Amino acid sequence: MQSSTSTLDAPCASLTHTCWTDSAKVKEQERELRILILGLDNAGKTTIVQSLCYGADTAALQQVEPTLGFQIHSLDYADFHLNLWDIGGQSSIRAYWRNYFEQTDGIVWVVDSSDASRLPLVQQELSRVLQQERLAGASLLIWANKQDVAGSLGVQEIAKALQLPKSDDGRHWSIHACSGITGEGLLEGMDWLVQDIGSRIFLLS
Ligand SMILES: Nc1nc2c(ncn2[C@@H]2O[C@H](COP(=O)(O)OP(=O)(O)OP(=O)(O)O)[C@@H](O)[C@H]2O)c(=O)[nH]1
Ligand SMILES: [Mg+2]
Repeated sequence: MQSSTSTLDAPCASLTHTCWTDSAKVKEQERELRILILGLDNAGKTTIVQSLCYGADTAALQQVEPTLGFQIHSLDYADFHLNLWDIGGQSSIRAYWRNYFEQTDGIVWVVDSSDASRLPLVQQELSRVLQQERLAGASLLIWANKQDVAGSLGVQEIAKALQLPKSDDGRHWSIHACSGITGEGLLEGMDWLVQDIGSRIFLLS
């Protein structure tokens, strides 16, 4: 796994829904994927990206600053070249998320599982994003983050609160428990995401 950046920032349970209705397209030469990392402020998006791309240690991860715009990070993962767009989640920035939706292969939605009080807002914002036509075909990975925090909600509770798409919706989604700080659950989530996108848009040998 190799990474680089551009300057433009409990046991793992999971639930998966896959519906093979998308038409395949061939992008064999590139194997390059555009992944949007979204979620409310303080969810842990940047922490996860720093952990995945650079293997940053706990002390460094705990000093991550809020993202006031966006950062693009590149990650070579499982034979794919991923461009990870880590976009700030503060309410003033959410209005600009739509500027990044074009040609997105995967959405990573990060949830602070220790903050039950904001789950209704998380549900609203996620629902708004999933209604965007430009994101209609994108695979959706939800990370129920901060599982290391005592009292955090599990994936079943988060999935219920987020009212994840029904089986006839056509959206490919999977939710995974994780911790950006300990790294728990991150690779399982990434594995699902690249495998799902790969199966959908590339002709796999
Ligand atoms: N305990 C714990 N803390 C976490 C975890 N992930 C992130 N944090 C902390 O949560 C806070 C917010 O993390 P960020 O990565 O900045 O969150 P963000 O989603 O990028 O926030 P914005 O950039 O404002 O949208 C930081 O203090 C992190 O150290 C986790 O898995 N466990
Ligand atoms: Mg951030």
